[in-house]
Amino acid sequence: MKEWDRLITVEEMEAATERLLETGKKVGADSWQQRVKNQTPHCGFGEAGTCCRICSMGPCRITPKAPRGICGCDVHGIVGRNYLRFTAGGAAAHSDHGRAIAHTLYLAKEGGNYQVKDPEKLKRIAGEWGIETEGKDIYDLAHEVAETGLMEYGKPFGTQRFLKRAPEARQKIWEEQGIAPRAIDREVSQSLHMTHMGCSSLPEALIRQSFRTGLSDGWGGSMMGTEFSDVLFGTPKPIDTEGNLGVMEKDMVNIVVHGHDPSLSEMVVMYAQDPEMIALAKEHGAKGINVCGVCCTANEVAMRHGIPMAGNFLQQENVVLTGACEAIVVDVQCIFPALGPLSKCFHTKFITTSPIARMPDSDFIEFHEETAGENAKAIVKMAIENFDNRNQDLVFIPELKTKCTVGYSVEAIKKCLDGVTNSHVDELGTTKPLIDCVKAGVLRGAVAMVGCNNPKIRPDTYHIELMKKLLENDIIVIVSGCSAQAAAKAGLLDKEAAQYCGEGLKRVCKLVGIPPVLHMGSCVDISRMMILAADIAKDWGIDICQVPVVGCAPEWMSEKAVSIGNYVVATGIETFLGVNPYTKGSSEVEGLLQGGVQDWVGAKFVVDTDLDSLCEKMMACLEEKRAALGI
Ligand code: MSK
Repeated sequence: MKEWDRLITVEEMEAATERLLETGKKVGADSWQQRVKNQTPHCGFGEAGTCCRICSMGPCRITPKAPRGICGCDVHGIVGRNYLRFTAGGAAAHSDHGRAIAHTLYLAKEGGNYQVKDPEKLKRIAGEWGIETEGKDIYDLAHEVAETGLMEYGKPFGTQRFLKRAPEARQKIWEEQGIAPRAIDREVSQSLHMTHMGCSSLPEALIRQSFRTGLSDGWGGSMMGTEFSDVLFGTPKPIDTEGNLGVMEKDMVNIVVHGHDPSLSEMVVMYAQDPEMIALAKEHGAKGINVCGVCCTANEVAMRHGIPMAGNFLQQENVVLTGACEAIVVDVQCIFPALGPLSKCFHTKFITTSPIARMPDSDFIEFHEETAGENAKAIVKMAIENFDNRNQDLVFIPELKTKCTVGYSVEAIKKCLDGVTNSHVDELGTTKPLIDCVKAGVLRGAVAMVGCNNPKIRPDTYHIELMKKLLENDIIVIVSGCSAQAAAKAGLLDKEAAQYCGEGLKRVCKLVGIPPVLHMGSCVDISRMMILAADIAKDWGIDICQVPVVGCAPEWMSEKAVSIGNYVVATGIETFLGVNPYTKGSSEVEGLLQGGVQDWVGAKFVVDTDLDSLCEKMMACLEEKRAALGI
């Protein structure tokens, strides 16, 4: 067993949290830790997915004495419908994020707030979509691609354009199984229709639609969110930054950006670097302005600008509890409404910016693409002026800080591989050197570790402990979302962490110059993982379900994660969960998700709440795939 003695431990992070909660007590702050206690035990019907409140005859709860709801729906129909609604909520949120980015691309103009930073990628997407690029002004092309992308949400005919990126065998499976996603809004809308009172109660139909809706997110809305963000803000390349709460600065104006949509955070980062704003901060007695991130916004700005990452989902209250946060600026998704009352216990400004995420006790500065510059400047100014109100007696910033290298887009990974093998085939590169390492057994496979924190799991433990075990066994880990943040906080995104890996992985990291855990971005960027898996399968000449790669969301909590799980499994990647998706109440639904769907798509879910057995099952799955390939 390796020591991993360079890492920051969960115990150290917990000790820092305890110290911060003491400050919270002094000022009368509430905390998620307390609210978990208040909410425990959770409702058994809700946990099992066996409560139906879709119509007003109920709510109906299924028990041995009452095996059917008033309409006659059995437990399998109820659990299946709840699962599909869970998926639809996630797909709607992710894909609406993608739509917002497509809209920003549509408004991009020369010299404007938003410009095209990666014209090559724009042309590549245009080429894939059959849009003429020759002799076109880059902004005319951007508008045409953006409009075509926006049409993917509501087009009356056909399936998602990006499906063509998958290996042909996979596309055939999607067609044959009736899960090739059509317009994104249509899949979400149909999911709500199917689950309306008096429509579907057949588990198979509900799970099939869950897959189709998930796929419309992963190979539709999320993929557009990722690709158009790259066009607008640049395709990520490896860049050094820092992680954990110690990135907050005692003598500076701290602005924390939180949420998902980089259209906002990019502008805040830009204005925080404006000499006029820095001078203003100095006038107010600060040494400068420090922007840092929480949740997926942290990933977005870290991988494009090297902005430090303060933490993940369950650390969002901690940044306010430091007493050194002048403003926490949010857009959409994964934002605790608790930040409103909590910020009132300190001098912190809680600034909401989107009509989609309005919350009490916040300052609402509505953010529009057309006035993005002015909006961002107003936000930065508000934070600076608030420095005067900081109570230095309450300030405590834990001395926890790690080194991280982030920004491994698919393009960047291929470039790293090209650099060591001279295997360069075209400007897009190849995954062949990686495949050779897997075939030779130097690497046993890969795990895509994703998803949130959930108080049901001791925060970050599963992410970090699973990663360590996998790395010791020569399994490379790619990460996104709050799992990436967990890795960052612990120090697993540091190239030095390679020293603790198995011999094979250690050699690969040294040769290629990468950390053993590769940061691929935010939760929409799981689409990058799909593209990588598709490219590996194509370069190898096999289908995705044969590649020794699995997905894992050990601490997931959001509807988006359910949507993601569906599209990852439907893409042919076995997916391991550490939290049950409210399906325990139905043997039929569980039987399908954790077994039957294997016959449809060549992969299934594995749910196991025990850390060690979850890890063993993942490693066994990779070995089975290797054996099936004869390697
Ligand atoms: S932010 S969806 S808690 S990964 Fe994307 Fe983190 Fe999960 Fe939100």
